[in-house]
Amino acid sequence: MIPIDDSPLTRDGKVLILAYDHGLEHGPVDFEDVPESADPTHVFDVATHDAVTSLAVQKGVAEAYYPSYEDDVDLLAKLNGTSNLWRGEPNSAVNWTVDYANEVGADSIGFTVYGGSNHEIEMVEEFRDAQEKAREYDMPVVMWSYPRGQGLRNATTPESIAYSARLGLELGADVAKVKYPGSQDAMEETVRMAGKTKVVMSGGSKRSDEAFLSNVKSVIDAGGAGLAVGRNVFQREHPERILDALEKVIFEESSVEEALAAAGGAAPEAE
Ligand code: FBP
Repeated sequence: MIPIDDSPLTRDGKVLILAYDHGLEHGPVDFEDVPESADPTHVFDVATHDAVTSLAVQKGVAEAYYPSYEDDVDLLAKLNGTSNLWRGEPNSAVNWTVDYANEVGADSIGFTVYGGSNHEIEMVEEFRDAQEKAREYDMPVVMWSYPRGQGLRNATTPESIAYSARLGLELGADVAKVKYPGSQDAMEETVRMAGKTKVVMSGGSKRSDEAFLSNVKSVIDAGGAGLAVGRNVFQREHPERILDALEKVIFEESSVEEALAAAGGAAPEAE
Protein backbone atom coordinates (compact mmCIF):
# COMPACT_ATOMS: atom_id res chain seq x y z
CA MET A 1 0.00 0.00 0.00
CA ILE A 2 1.29 3.45 -0.92
CA PRO A 3 -0.16 6.92 -0.21
CA ILE A 4 -2.56 7.77 -3.05
CA ASP A 5 -4.18 10.96 -1.83
CA ASP A 6 -2.32 12.99 -4.47
CA SER A 7 -3.34 10.66 -7.28
CA PRO A 8 -6.23 11.28 -9.69
CA LEU A 9 -8.03 8.26 -8.21
CA THR A 10 -8.89 10.31 -5.12
CA ARG A 11 -10.37 13.67 -4.29
CA ASP A 12 -9.87 14.85 -0.70
CA GLY A 13 -8.90 11.27 0.12
CA LYS A 14 -12.22 9.92 -1.14
CA VAL A 15 -12.94 7.74 -4.16
CA LEU A 16 -15.81 7.48 -6.63
CA ILE A 17 -14.98 4.97 -9.36
CA LEU A 18 -17.53 4.62 -12.14
CA ALA A 19 -17.29 0.94 -13.16
CA TYR A 20 -18.17 0.04 -16.72
CA ASP A 21 -16.85 -3.46 -17.36
CA HIS A 22 -20.34 -4.97 -17.24
CA GLY A 23 -20.45 -5.70 -20.96
CA LEU A 24 -17.79 -8.32 -20.22
CA GLU A 25 -18.79 -9.41 -16.71
CA HIS A 26 -22.57 -9.60 -17.16
CA GLY A 27 -23.26 -9.04 -20.85
CA PRO A 28 -25.92 -7.00 -22.68
CA VAL A 29 -28.57 -7.70 -20.03
CA ASP A 30 -27.14 -4.85 -17.93
CA PHE A 31 -27.89 -2.35 -20.73
CA GLU A 32 -31.55 -3.28 -21.17
CA ASP A 33 -33.00 -0.67 -18.78
CA VAL A 34 -31.22 2.21 -20.50
CA PRO A 35 -30.34 1.09 -24.02
CA GLU A 36 -28.00 4.04 -24.65
CA SER A 37 -25.78 2.71 -21.84
CA ALA A 38 -24.56 0.05 -24.28
CA ASP A 39 -22.74 2.86 -26.07
CA PRO A 40 -19.47 3.52 -24.24
CA THR A 41 -19.60 7.14 -25.43
CA HIS A 42 -22.66 7.67 -23.24
CA VAL A 43 -20.85 6.37 -20.14
CA PHE A 44 -17.63 8.26 -20.90
CA ASP A 45 -19.79 11.41 -21.06
CA VAL A 46 -21.29 10.50 -17.67
CA ALA A 47 -17.76 10.02 -16.30
CA THR A 48 -16.90 13.65 -17.02
CA HIS A 49 -19.08 14.56 -13.99
CA ASP A 50 -16.93 16.20 -11.28
CA ALA A 51 -17.91 13.57 -8.74
CA VAL A 52 -16.27 10.75 -10.70
CA THR A 53 -12.62 10.29 -9.77
CA SER A 54 -12.02 7.47 -12.27
CA LEU A 55 -13.70 5.38 -14.94
CA ALA A 56 -12.94 1.63 -14.83
CA VAL A 57 -13.07 -0.13 -18.19
CA GLN A 58 -11.59 -3.11 -19.96
CA LYS A 59 -8.89 -2.88 -22.63
CA GLY A 60 -11.02 -2.86 -25.76
CA VAL A 61 -13.27 -0.05 -24.52
CA ALA A 62 -10.24 1.95 -23.37
CA GLU A 63 -8.47 1.56 -26.72
CA ALA A 64 -11.51 2.52 -28.75
CA TYR A 65 -12.96 5.38 -26.69
CA TYR A 66 -10.41 6.81 -24.24
CA PRO A 67 -8.46 8.82 -26.85
CA SER A 68 -11.45 11.18 -27.16
CA TYR A 69 -11.72 11.62 -23.38
CA GLU A 70 -8.19 11.67 -22.06
CA ASP A 71 -8.42 15.35 -21.09
CA ASP A 72 -11.71 14.93 -19.24
CA VAL A 73 -11.70 11.47 -17.66
CA ASP A 74 -9.19 9.64 -15.43
CA LEU A 75 -8.81 6.07 -16.55
CA LEU A 76 -8.66 2.99 -14.33
CA ALA A 77 -7.55 -0.04 -16.33
CA LYS A 78 -9.47 -3.09 -15.17
CA LEU A 79 -6.84 -5.64 -16.06
CA ASN A 80 -8.65 -8.92 -15.59
CA GLY A 81 -12.20 -9.98 -16.16
CA THR A 82 -14.37 -12.91 -17.22
CA SER A 83 -17.67 -13.21 -19.02
CA ASN A 84 -20.82 -14.54 -17.50
CA LEU A 85 -20.73 -17.28 -20.11
CA TRP A 86 -18.00 -18.98 -18.05
CA ARG A 87 -19.50 -21.60 -15.79
CA GLY A 88 -16.34 -22.88 -14.14
CA GLU A 89 -14.79 -22.17 -10.77
CA PRO A 90 -14.43 -18.37 -10.33
CA ASN A 91 -11.40 -17.11 -12.22
CA SER A 92 -10.52 -14.05 -14.27
CA ALA A 93 -8.40 -13.79 -17.41
CA VAL A 94 -5.68 -11.13 -17.40
CA ASN A 95 -6.63 -9.20 -20.53
CA TRP A 96 -3.93 -6.51 -20.59
CA THR A 97 -0.65 -5.73 -18.93
CA VAL A 98 0.24 -2.78 -16.74
CA ASP A 99 2.73 -1.65 -19.39
CA TYR A 100 0.05 -1.56 -22.03
CA ALA A 101 -2.45 0.12 -19.71
CA ASN A 102 0.13 2.82 -19.08
CA GLU A 103 0.59 3.23 -22.84
CA VAL A 104 -3.17 3.64 -23.30
CA GLY A 105 -3.11 6.38 -20.64
CA ALA A 106 -4.36 4.70 -17.46
CA ASP A 107 -3.81 6.46 -14.14
CA SER A 108 -4.55 3.43 -12.00
CA ILE A 109 -5.25 -0.29 -12.29
CA GLY A 110 -7.95 -2.64 -11.05
CA PHE A 111 -7.72 -6.36 -10.49
CA THR A 112 -10.22 -8.96 -9.29
CA VAL A 113 -9.17 -11.55 -6.73
CA TYR A 114 -11.65 -14.28 -5.79
CA GLY A 115 -10.42 -15.35 -2.35
CA GLY A 116 -11.59 -18.89 -1.70
CA SER A 117 -11.69 -19.92 -5.35
CA ASN A 118 -9.80 -23.02 -6.39
CA HIS A 119 -7.89 -20.53 -8.57
CA GLU A 120 -6.96 -18.25 -5.67
CA ILE A 121 -3.27 -19.13 -5.81
CA GLU A 122 -2.82 -18.23 -9.48
CA MET A 123 -5.02 -15.13 -9.16
CA VAL A 124 -2.96 -13.85 -6.25
CA GLU A 125 0.27 -14.53 -8.16
CA GLU A 126 -1.09 -12.62 -11.16
CA PHE A 127 -2.12 -9.82 -8.79
CA ARG A 128 1.46 -9.78 -7.43
CA ASP A 129 2.91 -9.20 -10.90
CA ALA A 130 0.43 -6.43 -11.68
CA GLN A 131 0.82 -4.76 -8.27
CA GLU A 132 4.62 -4.67 -8.46
CA LYS A 133 4.59 -3.38 -12.05
CA ALA A 134 2.06 -0.68 -11.09
CA ARG A 135 4.47 0.52 -8.41
CA GLU A 136 7.03 1.27 -11.17
CA TYR A 137 4.54 3.72 -12.68
CA ASP A 138 3.20 5.06 -9.35
CA MET A 139 -0.22 3.79 -10.33
CA PRO A 140 -2.70 3.14 -7.51
CA VAL A 141 -3.94 -0.44 -7.32
CA VAL A 142 -7.59 -1.28 -6.68
CA MET A 143 -8.48 -4.85 -5.74
CA TRP A 144 -11.98 -6.06 -6.56
CA SER A 145 -11.92 -8.40 -3.55
CA TYR A 146 -14.73 -10.92 -3.68
CA PRO A 147 -14.77 -14.12 -1.63
CA ARG A 148 -16.21 -16.56 -4.13
CA GLY A 149 -15.62 -20.22 -4.97
CA GLN A 150 -16.61 -23.82 -4.70
CA GLY A 151 -15.31 -24.43 -1.21
CA LEU A 152 -16.57 -21.18 0.25
CA ARG A 153 -19.69 -21.03 2.33
CA ASN A 154 -21.26 -17.75 3.44
CA ALA A 155 -19.29 -15.51 1.09
CA THR A 156 -21.52 -12.58 1.97
CA THR A 157 -21.21 -12.69 5.75
CA PRO A 158 -19.65 -9.68 7.52
CA GLU A 159 -16.71 -11.96 8.45
CA SER A 160 -16.05 -12.94 4.84
CA ILE A 161 -16.26 -9.35 3.68
CA ALA A 162 -13.93 -8.12 6.44
CA TYR A 163 -11.56 -10.89 5.40
CA SER A 164 -11.74 -9.79 1.76
CA ALA A 165 -10.83 -6.24 2.77
CA ARG A 166 -7.92 -7.62 4.79
CA LEU A 167 -6.68 -9.51 1.73
CA GLY A 168 -6.38 -6.11 0.06
CA LEU A 169 -4.06 -4.86 2.80
CA GLU A 170 -2.06 -8.08 3.03
CA LEU A 171 -1.48 -8.29 -0.73
CA GLY A 172 -0.67 -4.63 -1.33
CA ALA A 173 -3.83 -3.05 -2.71
CA ASP A 174 -4.26 0.68 -2.15
CA VAL A 175 -8.01 0.35 -2.38
CA ALA A 176 -10.14 -2.73 -1.64
CA LYS A 177 -13.52 -2.84 -3.33
CA VAL A 178 -15.86 -5.01 -1.31
CA LYS A 179 -19.55 -5.84 -1.14
CA TYR A 180 -21.62 -4.03 1.48
CA PRO A 181 -21.48 -6.23 4.62
CA GLY A 182 -25.03 -5.44 5.69
CA SER A 183 -24.68 -2.79 8.40
CA GLN A 184 -22.61 0.23 9.38
CA ASP A 185 -21.09 -1.69 12.30
CA ALA A 186 -19.97 -4.46 9.97
CA MET A 187 -18.55 -1.87 7.59
CA GLU A 188 -16.60 -0.29 10.47
CA GLU A 189 -15.04 -3.67 11.19
CA THR A 190 -14.28 -4.15 7.50
CA VAL A 191 -12.55 -0.76 7.39
CA ARG A 192 -10.63 -1.60 10.57
CA MET A 193 -9.38 -4.86 9.08
CA ALA A 194 -8.19 -3.05 5.95
CA GLY A 195 -5.83 -0.78 7.94
CA LYS A 196 -4.23 1.78 5.61
CA THR A 197 -5.89 0.26 2.56
CA LYS A 198 -8.91 2.34 1.62
CA VAL A 199 -12.22 0.52 1.45
CA VAL A 200 -14.87 1.27 -1.15
CA MET A 201 -18.28 -0.33 -1.53
CA SER A 202 -19.23 -2.20 -4.64
CA GLY A 203 -22.43 -0.66 -5.98
CA GLY A 204 -24.48 -3.79 -6.60
CA SER A 205 -27.76 -4.11 -8.44
CA LYS A 206 -29.95 -1.09 -8.98
CA ARG A 207 -32.16 0.10 -6.11
CA SER A 208 -34.05 3.25 -5.19
CA ASP A 209 -32.14 6.51 -4.81
CA GLU A 210 -32.82 6.62 -1.11
CA ALA A 211 -31.85 3.00 -0.41
CA PHE A 212 -28.68 3.33 -2.45
CA LEU A 213 -27.62 6.67 -0.95
CA SER A 214 -28.30 5.36 2.56
CA ASN A 215 -25.88 2.47 1.92
CA VAL A 216 -23.26 4.89 0.64
CA LYS A 217 -23.78 7.20 3.63
CA SER A 218 -23.23 4.34 6.07
CA VAL A 219 -20.00 3.43 4.25
CA ILE A 220 -18.73 7.00 4.65
CA ASP A 221 -19.85 7.16 8.29
CA ALA A 222 -18.04 3.87 8.90
CA GLY A 223 -14.76 5.39 7.65
CA GLY A 224 -14.94 3.97 4.14
CA ALA A 225 -13.44 5.97 1.29
CA GLY A 226 -16.35 5.82 -1.10
CA LEU A 227 -17.69 3.77 -3.88
CA ALA A 228 -17.05 1.87 -7.07
CA VAL A 229 -20.38 1.82 -8.84
CA GLY A 230 -21.77 0.85 -12.19
CA ARG A 231 -25.42 -0.16 -12.47
CA ASN A 232 -26.72 2.30 -9.88
CA VAL A 233 -25.44 5.08 -12.13
CA PHE A 234 -25.64 3.99 -15.76
CA GLN A 235 -28.96 2.13 -15.35
CA ARG A 236 -30.62 5.44 -14.41
CA GLU A 237 -32.26 7.65 -17.00
CA HIS A 238 -30.58 10.68 -15.42
CA PRO A 239 -27.21 9.45 -14.14
CA GLU A 240 -26.03 13.02 -13.49
CA ARG A 241 -28.67 13.44 -10.79
CA ILE A 242 -27.50 10.48 -8.73
CA LEU A 243 -23.91 11.66 -9.24
CA ASP A 244 -24.89 15.11 -7.90
CA ALA A 245 -26.28 13.35 -4.83
CA LEU A 246 -23.25 11.05 -4.47
CA GLU A 247 -20.95 14.06 -4.63
CA LYS A 248 -22.78 15.52 -1.64
CA VAL A 249 -22.66 12.32 0.43
CA ILE A 250 -19.11 11.27 -0.38
CA PHE A 251 -17.22 14.55 -0.64
CA GLU A 252 -19.33 17.00 1.36
CA GLU A 253 -20.52 14.72 4.15
CA SER A 254 -24.14 15.69 3.52
CA SER A 255 -27.08 13.71 4.80
CA VAL A 256 -29.10 11.55 2.41
CA GLU A 257 -31.97 14.07 2.59
CA GLU A 258 -29.66 17.00 1.77
CA ALA A 259 -28.14 15.04 -1.09
CA LEU A 260 -31.53 14.16 -2.55
CA ALA A 261 -32.68 17.76 -2.25
CA ALA A 262 -29.54 19.13 -3.84
CA ALA A 263 -30.02 16.76 -6.73
CA GLY A 264 -33.50 18.17 -7.27
CA GLY A 265 -35.21 15.40 -5.34
CA ALA A 266 -33.81 12.63 -7.51
CA ALA A 267 -36.53 10.43 -8.90
CA PRO A 268 -37.20 7.18 -7.02
CA GLU A 269 -36.07 5.02 -9.89
CA ALA A 270 -35.98 1.29 -9.31
CA GLU A 271 -38.80 1.43 -6.82
P1 FBP B 1 -21.96 -2.56 -9.89
O1 FBP B 1 -21.95 -1.27 -9.14
O2 FBP B 1 -22.87 -2.50 -11.06
O3 FBP B 1 -22.22 -3.73 -8.97
O4 FBP B 1 -20.51 -2.73 -10.52
C1 FBP B 1 -19.40 -3.07 -9.75
C2 FBP B 1 -18.76 -4.33 -10.30
O5 FBP B 1 -17.67 -4.76 -9.52
C3 FBP B 1 -18.31 -4.20 -11.74
O6 FBP B 1 -17.03 -3.70 -11.88
C4 FBP B 1 -18.43 -5.61 -12.20
O7 FBP B 1 -18.72 -5.72 -13.55
C5 FBP B 1 -19.58 -6.15 -11.41
O8 FBP B 1 -19.71 -5.36 -10.26
C6 FBP B 1 -19.35 -7.58 -11.00
O9 FBP B 1 -20.41 -7.97 -10.18
P2 FBP B 1 -20.60 -9.47 -9.74
O10 FBP B 1 -19.28 -10.15 -9.89
O11 FBP B 1 -21.07 -9.40 -8.34
O12 FBP B 1 -21.63 -10.01 -10.66
